Amino acid sequence: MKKKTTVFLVLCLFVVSCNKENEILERLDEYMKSREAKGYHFGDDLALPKEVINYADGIEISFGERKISGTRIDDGYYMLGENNITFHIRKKNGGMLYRDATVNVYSRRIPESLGYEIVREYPHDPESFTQGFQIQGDEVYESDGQNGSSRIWKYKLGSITPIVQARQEDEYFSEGATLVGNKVYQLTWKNRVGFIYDKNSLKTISKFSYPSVMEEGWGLTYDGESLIASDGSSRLYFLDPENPTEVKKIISVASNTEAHKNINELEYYKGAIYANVWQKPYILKINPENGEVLAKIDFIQIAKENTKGVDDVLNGIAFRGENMFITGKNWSKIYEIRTEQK
Ligand SMILES: [Ca+2]
Repeated sequence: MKKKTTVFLVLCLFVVSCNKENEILERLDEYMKSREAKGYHFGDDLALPKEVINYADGIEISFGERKISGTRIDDGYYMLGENNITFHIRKKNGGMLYRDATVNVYSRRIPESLGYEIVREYPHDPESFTQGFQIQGDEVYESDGQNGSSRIWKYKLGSITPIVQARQEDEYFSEGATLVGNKVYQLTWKNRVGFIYDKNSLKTISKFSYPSVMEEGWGLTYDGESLIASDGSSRLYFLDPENPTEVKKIISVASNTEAHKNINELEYYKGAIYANVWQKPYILKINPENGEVLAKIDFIQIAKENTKGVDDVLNGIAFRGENMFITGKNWSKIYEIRTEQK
């Protein structure tokens, strides 16, 4: 009888303890969710709920392999934008609790709003599902997506007749592309394979696989040293063109009010990264050092004239001289734009 009572009491204590653990973890989840949109700034404290602090004997936070104690948003560990972290909560009676959470860190800078004027319009192949777009001299290098009709092609600005083109096999869905010397690098969406072509013939030279941290292939540009790729998240990956499977640096794109997800087609120009955001009618100008949004150019009027559905969205940024060139998926026009410089 005595033994049964003891077992019963231990069981009760176990159930009470489990309930308390669940309560603490739910409180933590609820709090962290409530803070996701509001975000934090560097130097802030996570300001976790009292119940969680009082319950714990100590709290550590891990970022993959790295771990810190304390709840201050330290810029040595957190990056601007979206941070995926894990709480390690030490229980007072021994043992640990673990919980994943997202911490959004926002910039203190309010992005400038840049105006623009249209300098000239050129034709664009409405059959081309633009995923990569770059201009060199009079020639446009374009990556055209969709399974079954993907290609990389080159044409003269002002024409839509290919000078040369290379069709992809049906399994590949072409994504971002960029010029590096005499080569064109091109991503694919979910195949996790990139292609390297000869710039003149567009013949495949080699293929490469993505770094494991990249979820998919979206946009691609080159800053003179590194390839810069987007994967549909808010992150930008700096890759070595000699070994694109290796990540040199990761930044995450954030303004003063949001972490910008779905970063799509890219163009590096004069010390900044310009980026489309999937299904948004604007282009962001981003600081390549830390992902901070410096400025925003709103193309709502042009997008309205060219976007009829959900797929034919603004996607394509190139520069030639001082001017920006923009187009979209299945658009019939390329616009040469002069942006306001503040
Ligand atoms: Ca581009």
